[in-house]
Amino acid sequence: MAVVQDSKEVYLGFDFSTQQLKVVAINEDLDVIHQNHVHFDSQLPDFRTEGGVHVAADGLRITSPVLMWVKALDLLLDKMQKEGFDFSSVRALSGSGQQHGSVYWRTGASRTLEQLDPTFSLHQQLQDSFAVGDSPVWMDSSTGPQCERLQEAAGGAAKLADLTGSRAYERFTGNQIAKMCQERLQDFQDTERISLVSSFAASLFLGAYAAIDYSDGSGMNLLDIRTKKWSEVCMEATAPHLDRLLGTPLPSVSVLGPVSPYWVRRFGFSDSCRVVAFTGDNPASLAGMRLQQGDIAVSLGTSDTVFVWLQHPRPALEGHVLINPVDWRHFMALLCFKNGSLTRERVRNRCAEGSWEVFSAALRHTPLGNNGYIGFYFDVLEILPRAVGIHIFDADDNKVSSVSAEVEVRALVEGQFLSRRLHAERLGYSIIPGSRVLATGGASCNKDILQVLSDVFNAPVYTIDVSNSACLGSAYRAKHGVLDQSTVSFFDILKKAPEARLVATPQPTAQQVYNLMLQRYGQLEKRVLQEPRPSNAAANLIG
Ligand code: ADP
Ligand code: XUL
Repeated sequence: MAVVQDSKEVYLGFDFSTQQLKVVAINEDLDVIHQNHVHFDSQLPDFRTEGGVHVAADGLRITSPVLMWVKALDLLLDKMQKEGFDFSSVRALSGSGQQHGSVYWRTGASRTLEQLDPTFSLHQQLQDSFAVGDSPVWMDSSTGPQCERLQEAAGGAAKLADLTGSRAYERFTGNQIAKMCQERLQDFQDTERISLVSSFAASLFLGAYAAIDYSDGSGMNLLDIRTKKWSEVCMEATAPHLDRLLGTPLPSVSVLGPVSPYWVRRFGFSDSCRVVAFTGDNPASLAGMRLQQGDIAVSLGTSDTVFVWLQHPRPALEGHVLINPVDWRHFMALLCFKNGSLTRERVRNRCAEGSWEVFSAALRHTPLGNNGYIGFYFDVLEILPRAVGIHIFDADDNKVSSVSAEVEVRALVEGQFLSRRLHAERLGYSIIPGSRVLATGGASCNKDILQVLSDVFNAPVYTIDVSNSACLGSAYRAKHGVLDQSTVSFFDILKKAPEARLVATPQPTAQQVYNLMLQRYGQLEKRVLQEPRPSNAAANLIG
């Protein structure tokens, strides 16, 4: 992207995601002035990753080479410089990383970070700085035994969820660390600091170990989400001396310090450019989507993701409660549903001649509430609820084996959105006057689907035009981070950001129809959960 940079005040937001490293630059008016990226598989082929990761023969252990991330940063900054990006105008930077991954810095690495020589790349200088070269990432699901042990130590899954915001998940960092300590003791003993992917990336800019922020720290099964301190019970059950290895967590809005002299001398950053704490990609997206209290963000992508701003969390056995990235006194819920667009596509192909227009027409031709029909469509083992298969019920709650094509289309879409609402409410979300639904992802271009979303949530639906919400959110957070936060809220600085676009408002009967239907859906979900699952689905129980 060509650089149009006449601004004296620029903010950078990076995202170290699974498949690529991305950056967005904004000016003081929050206009995007530059975007760039490095794709790991194609631009760093020496690391031989597929989709940015290495999958072990067992299919469970999934890692990424930490030096690939370092080299990607070298490459990205070189690209920006070649394209004429003026680093001297960057007032602050922040970023995000895929959640849960862990980086193991070798003893002595802090000295290397402090003394980086601007005539060499980071990659050349950090070759020997990692005790573990392959970082476990969020896709890893090899820590079942560690999860069980942690839950036992915490007094059960519900107690662990109440303490840390989530029951034990295989990808969560604490369980990954426990496994590392058990299986690679020598490397573990040679580790002087453990970072998340986000705090590792911040450390590169800071030239020193960056604190783990509260929000990304909530994805570890280690942080007490209420006291904002490491939980002693969880730390002890995970590994010895862990508090020393993890450092003290800080609010996600914290300014960690200026960029290190390396960046000033090598790329011409100003020595007053600040590094604002990096966080997880989902929390950063919440900031990028400008979600406010009462709003719910629904991303209709390959899988569907829901974020909610929470004031009073009710951690449950399903879903995750994280400390809020823009206001650490509040929380956010993160819910992930596997059966999203791919299931909608399958039903479109079967019932709507493979056409989104025909699919949309079916939604328009069928009434709100679908004459009592309710559908559960779990082509693959769903995360929320942990059920699989297709289950359709009539108005008398009798299971039926088939319905007309049009009824099926509505049963699918209503069922999906009832489920999104039910599970968000279980974690403490409630619709309040002024609540908005912010829709994003591939299916958010379909107005008829969004009309059902609006009706089921009884709230207006808005769409926002952000392809890089995690980067954008980090650039916004960088700007907010350097202002006086006692007088300026995150939302004060967003006043100049482009408005979200209203695309659907609830129909008059929506509230009455869907309040009742939500109760029925919850009861029928219990029945669906009691149905026997195919045995190969059972392997997926944790994670
Ligand atoms: P990803 O999770 O890979 O980022 P996207 O957010 O790009 O995915 O969403 C891709 C999905 O969007 C496709 O799988 C497709 O089913 C869905 N999609 C695209 N156009 C429409 C449409 N008009 N109506 C409903 N769904 C759509
Ligand atoms: C969230 C999760 C993923 C990663 C990768 O819990 O595991 O969304 O953050 O993007």
